[in-house]
Amino acid sequence: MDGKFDFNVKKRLSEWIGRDSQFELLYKLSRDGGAPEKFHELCDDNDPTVTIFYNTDNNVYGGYTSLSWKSEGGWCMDKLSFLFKLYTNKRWEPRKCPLLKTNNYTNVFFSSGSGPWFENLRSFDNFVDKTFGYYSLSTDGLFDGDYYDMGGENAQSVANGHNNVTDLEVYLVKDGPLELDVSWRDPPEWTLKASEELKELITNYMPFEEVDIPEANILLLGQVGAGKSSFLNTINSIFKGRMSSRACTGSTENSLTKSFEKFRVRNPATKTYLKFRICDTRGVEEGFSIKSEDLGFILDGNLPNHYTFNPVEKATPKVPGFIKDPTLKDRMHAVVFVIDGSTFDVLPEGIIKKLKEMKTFVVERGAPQLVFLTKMDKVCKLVEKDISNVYLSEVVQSAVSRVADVIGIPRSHVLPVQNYEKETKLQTNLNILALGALHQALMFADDFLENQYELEN
Ligand SMILES: Nc1nc2c(ncn2[C@@H]2O[C@H](COP(=O)(O)OP(=O)(O)OP(=O)(O)O)[C@@H](O)[C@H]2O)c(=O)[nH]1
Ligand SMILES: [Mg+2]
Repeated sequence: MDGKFDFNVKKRLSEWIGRDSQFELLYKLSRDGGAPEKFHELCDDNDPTVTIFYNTDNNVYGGYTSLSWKSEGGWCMDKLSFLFKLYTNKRWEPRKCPLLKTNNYTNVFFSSGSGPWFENLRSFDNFVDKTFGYYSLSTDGLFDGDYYDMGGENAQSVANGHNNVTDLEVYLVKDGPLELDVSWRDPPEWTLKASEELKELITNYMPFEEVDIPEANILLLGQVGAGKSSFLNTINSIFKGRMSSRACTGSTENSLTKSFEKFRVRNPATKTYLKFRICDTRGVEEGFSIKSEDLGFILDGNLPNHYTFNPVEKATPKVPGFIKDPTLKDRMHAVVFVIDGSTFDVLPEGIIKKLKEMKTFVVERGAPQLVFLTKMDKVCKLVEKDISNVYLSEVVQSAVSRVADVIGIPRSHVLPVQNYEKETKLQTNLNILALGALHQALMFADDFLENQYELEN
């Protein structure tokens, strides 16, 4: 069967229904049998539904009703009902046939003795069996155009003039974001073991050996409230094994983080620090952003830890603790733009412009860049329900693409993450996403260090 109930079909049906929808299979002829009672047992009192016919010539068509199927009631009027075709002789030829505006007649039939029945598309009355490898369903009024606007379609063009099907399915239509059939990016294993392995990988991380520096510096840049400090807290919580809030976080108009903070994360088992620093910065907001000179000093390793950003004046070598002759260990080895995925589309033009300027500045210094796209729980309901849906969510996929396009960064460098916010206990899947993102940043830092090594040798 070429016409599968796949993402394309779900997306098209959602468009026709008028909102993003999820589809839950209620009834399947080949699985549940062809007794009208069984159909009613599984489908009655559920609305809305979509019924799909798969005919033996690889024609796929069906009908939508916003009403619940019932075992009694006879003919009813559903103004929102429509018929459709999806595939014709294997070819994807989607077409919607809405109810004729002039139609004042009833169009959906409810009876215990019948399967799904739309005017102009009828399934079965009484028990239907699979004979000769298919189910022979009714052709009464099949796409004959009396009730629905066929737009030139007829029984021949939709179904090759017959209604012999290999299967028929009825799906409950629920509000919700579309779920992809296939992950848009290779997903990790969502298991405790995978989470522990990632943790171990990061615990054992050593910066690119030949350069002999004690730790890799990962710089976090981004808009106010994007979740920079929360990411640091998330990583710290994972390694502590409990919720931790070392960096100040919250929602205010102005950046909560006022200074440059090079956080270290401790391995509680050995009471030693891990071999990286997460460097938090003040957020970009309208009226304030880190000055290019300050960013240059940060990237080159001149600015001291705890330096308080001055909104009026740029940093100078007179700043207390200014590192005059920084070495590779003081520099930033990878830069992460932390972007709030839930507000990106409404981010003021000025902030986007500033982020792009910063990105160009970072590129000029040769530092690798990534984007951590935060607040995935607010971006997509599927993810809010279960983080492991992140790579099955079309909403997340398109958010990643938009951010990659606007910021000008490959899509593979944009990593969706979720920080601890409302959670009170650690969650394996959230940990996997955050640790995976941090690991990627460390790998990029190593690439940078290797480049520096090769330049110097
Ligand atoms: N739902 C949700 N909320 C988040 C997430 N990440 C951060 N937050 C919340 O967003 C708000 C801002 O987070 P911060 O970590 O303070 O943001 P920041 O980028 O450090 O902001 P500034 O320091 O002010 O520039 C806080 O209330 C966080 O709890 C997330 O992934 N999901
Ligand atoms: Mg902060």
